[in-house]
Amino acid sequence: MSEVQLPAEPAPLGFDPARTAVVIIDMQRDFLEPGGFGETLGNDVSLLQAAVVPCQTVLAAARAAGMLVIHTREGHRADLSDAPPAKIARGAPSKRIGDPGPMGRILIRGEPGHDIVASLYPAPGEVVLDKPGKGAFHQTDLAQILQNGGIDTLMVCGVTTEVCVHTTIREGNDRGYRCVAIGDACASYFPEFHRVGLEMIKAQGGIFGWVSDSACLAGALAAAKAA
Ligand code: C5J
Repeated sequence: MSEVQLPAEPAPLGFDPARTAVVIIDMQRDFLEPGGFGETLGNDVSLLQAAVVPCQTVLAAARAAGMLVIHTREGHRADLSDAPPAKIARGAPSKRIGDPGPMGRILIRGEPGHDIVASLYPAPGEVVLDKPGKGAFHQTDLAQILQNGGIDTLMVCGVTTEVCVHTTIREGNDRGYRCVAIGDACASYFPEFHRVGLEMIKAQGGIFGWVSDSACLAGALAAAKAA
C-alpha cells in the first residue's frame, strides 16, 4: 500500500501504514467497568464506553491493513515494587492500588481487572505492553519495539484522553514520532477534559500532534487499498 492521506486537524497527514503503529491505550476492565480503579476514584466509568466501538473500528482497519498494533495496560507488579509510593498514596480513593476488589486487586498485573475488555481483546501476535506509568514510553520497551519496526507515526486511541493518551502522545512527539489522536476512539471521565484535551494537541499548528477520527482512518486505509 502506498502513502495514505488521512483527513486530520490542523492539516491532513500522509502516512505509510508499514511505518505506522496503532497504539490502543489502557482499554482495561479496571478503567471501563464498575469495581475497578476508575470507579474507586469516584468516576462514572460508563462514560468511557463511548470509545469502545470507535476503537473496534480502528483495530479492524489496522488489522486489515497489516499495521503494527500495540495494546497497553497500566498496572503494577503484585508486590507493588514498581508503584511509586506517591502514586499509591494519591487522592482519597475508596480502594488504593493493590487493594482487593470485585475484579481482583486494583491495577495489579494478572488480575481480572487489569485485563483488556473482551470487545477489544488483543489477537495472537499483537503487542501487549505493560506500563507502570501514564505514558507508554515510561519504563517500557516501546521505543525499542517502534525502532525495530521502522515506525515513524503513531495513531493513538483509548483512555483516558487527558491522562494516558495525552502523556503518550507528548512522550512520542518529543521522541520524534508523528502522533495522531483518533479523537472519537478516546474518552474521559470528564467530557470537557476530552474536548479540550483534543484541542490542545492540534492547537498552534499541531503543537504536539494531529487529531483525526476512526471513520477517517478506516476510510483512508480502505481507499488506499482499493486504489
Ligand atoms: C488514568 C489512564 N486515568 N489510563 N489512567 O489514571 O488514563
